[in-house]
Order: sequence, then structure tokens, then C-alpha cells
Amino acid sequence: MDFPTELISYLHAATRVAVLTGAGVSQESGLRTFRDAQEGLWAQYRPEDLATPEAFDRNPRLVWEFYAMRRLKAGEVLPNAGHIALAEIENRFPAFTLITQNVDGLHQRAGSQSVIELHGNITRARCSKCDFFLEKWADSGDDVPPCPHCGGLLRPDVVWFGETLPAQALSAAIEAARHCQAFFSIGTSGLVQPAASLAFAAKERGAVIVEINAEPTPLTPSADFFFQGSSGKILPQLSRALN
Ligand code: BJW
Ligand code: ZN
Repeated sequence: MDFPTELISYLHAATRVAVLTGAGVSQESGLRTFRDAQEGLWAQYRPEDLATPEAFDRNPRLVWEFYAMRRLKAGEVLPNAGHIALAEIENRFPAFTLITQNVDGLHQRAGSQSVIELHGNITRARCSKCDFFLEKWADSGDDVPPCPHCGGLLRPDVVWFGETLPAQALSAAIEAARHCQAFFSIGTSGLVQPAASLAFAAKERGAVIVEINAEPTPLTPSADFFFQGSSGKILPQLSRALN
């Protein structure tokens, strides 16, 4: 891919860069994107109907099992060339913030240092009653494991529809978006708020908006540069072009 010289020169001079990633970045690692159909047993459910507090209240075991399956899968796959290129690109900028909506931990496994997790992380659990956080727990057969403190049901430490995002992560993301000179939106459909507003907050403050996605999104008409294709191909090329 040929990147416009004006973009590469702009990035060479830039010191503050923010990147927002979504499920598309992990697609080439073999993880399904959020709005892709699920496989097998899960094909009958829309992910939107499993990622809500109401779904967990209705059927905690079903929701726990959906996340247990995804946790297992996320642990089996490897970061792809896109994740690795982002970890390389981070080193080129004095202030680089990677904001991810992904809950799979693949950016950290690829070596990214400064990662803001907007929607939590599937490898952690927390109590649905007392908010006690756990990195490890014993899976007790078919049942949802209980909280060691209060006996409440454990849930994945992710943000479901209708829930507020972790306050510190969100304010750090807004801060990075408002102060960056270039904002990248990569592999996200831009449908889910408040993450989808970050690019517009950056643009309002004068940042150059660069989008990388397999398909155009609602952000595309507002992007200064749109590169259509897979992030696993385009990001390594961008990393090389910045050399
Ligand atoms: C590739 C590729 C490749 C594929 N290379 N690209 C304002 C207006 C309207 C609604 C709201 C609003 N404010 C809040 C809302 C409600 C709601 C919302 O946004 N709803 C919309 C759907 C309308 N938001 C919330 O509820 C949020 N909370 C909140 O705002 O609290 C305050 C509040 C509460 C109550 C009322 C009002 C305000 C919380 C949102 C939490 C989202 N959680 C999830 C689940 C996490 C756990 C899990 O993974 O199960 O997060 S939902 C899901 O969507 C997941 C993702 O992180 C997120 C974003 O999805 P993403 O990453 O963009 O994936 P896809 O699948 O959508 O797209 C993949 C993209 O990749 C596509 O574009 C492909 O083309 C591309 N692609 N292969 C490059 N190889
Ligand atoms: Zn508890």
C-alpha cells in the first residue's frame, strides 16, 4: 500500500498519537468480530442479547458459558501482525495511547505498553454483587462460580450495554483523544457509544483522523485518510513506511 507522503510527513512530525481499536484487529488472530455470527450452539443468539446485565439476570449460566467459551478461545490464539505493528508504532511517538474496545488482551500480549481497556477484559471476573475483582477462580462444573467474599455470582469483568464504562479508562481515553495530533480508528464499526465519539472529539480539536477498516463505517466520511483492507496487512506496511 502506498501511503500519501503528506500523511507520512505529518506523522514524522507528530508527537501525540491516539489509536482506537475494535474487534476487526483481532479478526486475523481467529477471533470473531462482535457483530459476526457466532459458531455452533451460539449461532442462535445475537451477541447483543448476551452482552447485557438483563441477559445475565435472566440466565447467568448461559452468559457465563458464552464468556467461558470466548475466554478459552482468546487464550488459544496469538496476536497477529496488526497487533505487533501497533506495539512497534508505539515506540515511535513520545506520547502514544492505545485505546481498545477489545476484551481479549491481545494488544498487551503483542507488547503494547500503554493500553486503555474501555470495555474491560475477558480474562478477569468480578462479583455481580460486591464488585470484588478476581484474576483467577475455580470453575465449579456447570455452575457460575461464587464470589469468595459474599457468595454472589461471578461475572466477566467486561462492560455490557447499558453499563457505564470504567471512569478512569474513559477519562484517560477522552484526554488522549482531545490532545492528540493524529487519531487512528482501526477495525471498529463505530456503532457503539461512547467509544465511537472519541474520533469526533479528536477531530473537533484539530487532529488528523486516519481510519483502517475492511469496510467503510459511519466515521469514514469524516476521516482525513481511509485505508480499506485488513489491519493485519496495512499496519505492518504503515510501520515500515514510518521507518
Ligand atoms: C476489520 C477486519 C480486519 C473486520 N481488518 N477491519 C448514544 C446514542 C445511542 C446509544 C447509546 C448512546 N450512549 C450509550 C448508548 C447505548 C450503548 C450503545 O452504544 N448502543 C449502540 C449499539 C446504539 N452504549 C452503552 O450502553 C455503553 N454504556 C454507556 O454509554 O453508559 C452510559 C449510558 C448507560 C445507559 C444509557 C445511556 C448511557 C456501553 C457499551 C458497552 C459495549 N460492550 C461490548 C461488549 C463487551 C464484552 C464482549 O465482548 O462481549 O463491547 S458490545 C461490543 O461492541 C463490544 C465491542 O467492544 C463493541 C464495539 O464493537 P467493534 O469492536 O466495533 O466490533 P464490530 O463487530 O462491531 O465491528 C468490527 C469491525 O471490524 C467492522 O467494521 C469490520 O468491517 C471490521 N473488520 N475484519 C480491519 N481484518
Ligand atoms: Zn461478592
